Amino acid sequence: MLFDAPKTAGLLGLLAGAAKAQYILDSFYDANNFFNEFSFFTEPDPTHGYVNYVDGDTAFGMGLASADDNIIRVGADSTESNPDGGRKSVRMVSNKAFTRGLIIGDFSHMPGSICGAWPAFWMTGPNWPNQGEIDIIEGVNNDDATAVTLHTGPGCIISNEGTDPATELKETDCNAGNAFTGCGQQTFNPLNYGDGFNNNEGGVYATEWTSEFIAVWFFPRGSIPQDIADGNPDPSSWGFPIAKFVGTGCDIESIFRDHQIIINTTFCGDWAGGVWDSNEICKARAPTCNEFVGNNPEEFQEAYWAINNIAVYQNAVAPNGTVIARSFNA
Ligand SMILES: *[C@@H]1O[C@H](CO)[C@@H](O)[C@H](O)[C@H]1NC(C)=O
Ligand SMILES: CC(=O)N[C@H]1CO[C@H](CO)[C@@H](O)[C@@H]1O
Repeated sequence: MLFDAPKTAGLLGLLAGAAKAQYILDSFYDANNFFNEFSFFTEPDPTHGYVNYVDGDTAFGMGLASADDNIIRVGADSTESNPDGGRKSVRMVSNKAFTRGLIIGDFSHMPGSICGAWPAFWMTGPNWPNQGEIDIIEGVNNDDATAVTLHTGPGCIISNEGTDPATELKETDCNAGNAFTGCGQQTFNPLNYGDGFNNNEGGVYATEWTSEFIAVWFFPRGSIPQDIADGNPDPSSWGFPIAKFVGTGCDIESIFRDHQIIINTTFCGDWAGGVWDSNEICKARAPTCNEFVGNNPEEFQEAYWAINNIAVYQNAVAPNGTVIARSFNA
């Protein structure tokens, strides 16, 4: 017998109604397995940053990566002045790729609101931008709140219906700027990014990706829903996401595929460097972004991620009706 009675009842009810997703754990990453399940990306930064992404041996040797005290730490060097080829940093990429799901990351620290820094927690498909990119936590320089952005090939226009009204929609065309700009939503909660996030011991980012929409919630430490803590997440109970992208003019199901999860911290480059001249606070510190990052290693002591865990859940029923899980906590 495949199912016990209550679970079978739950599944049948779900198949009949199919209104709300029933999430079951697919993958779980913490300090015990993270460095086996994520790889070090060591190629030149595709965004032209003043960064040198190092390999695992270098990162562990220099203390830029560690898994002590049940916390995954990855970050940038804060000792070398004017390093050749850029400040050493770490970019981690999940070995596994995901299509749809509920991705929940619990972070106690992220790179602070530091001039020159450009941290990101994001997901992307194999053939950029055609299989899409989902930027969940991202900002530059002294930003104090995250921008949530999708990037795709042509023909993906989203609506922000269902987004927290406090968030500002910047663009609906996810191919804007030949996909480099994308469709973004700027949030304004200083607890969700940089220094404000760190001063509150971080929190949880949850991204729900279905055939119809992609939505991101943020919960500061102290306000994390019990169902997340219990490993039985129910997004329908969470209220407004900080950003929701509804595929009214975008076939999310056929575009967004096979995303790897990526955590990176770069410096300057296309975005952080590109806006340097228009940022009065950072511009006052050095004439160029690269000079600031090169000359001031000690400014980057807070340029690291501390991750408690990342969990990926999948809906027990795929869009085509296939039950991908045999049992779940109904
Ligand atoms: C249905 O969807 C699941 C999950 O995406 C997939 O693994 C399976 O192959 C699909 N089945 C059919 C018949 O398309
Ligand atoms: C922080 C960082 O490095 N962000 C970038 C990582 O690389 C991807 C793809 O090249 C960019 O889209 C991120 O913005």
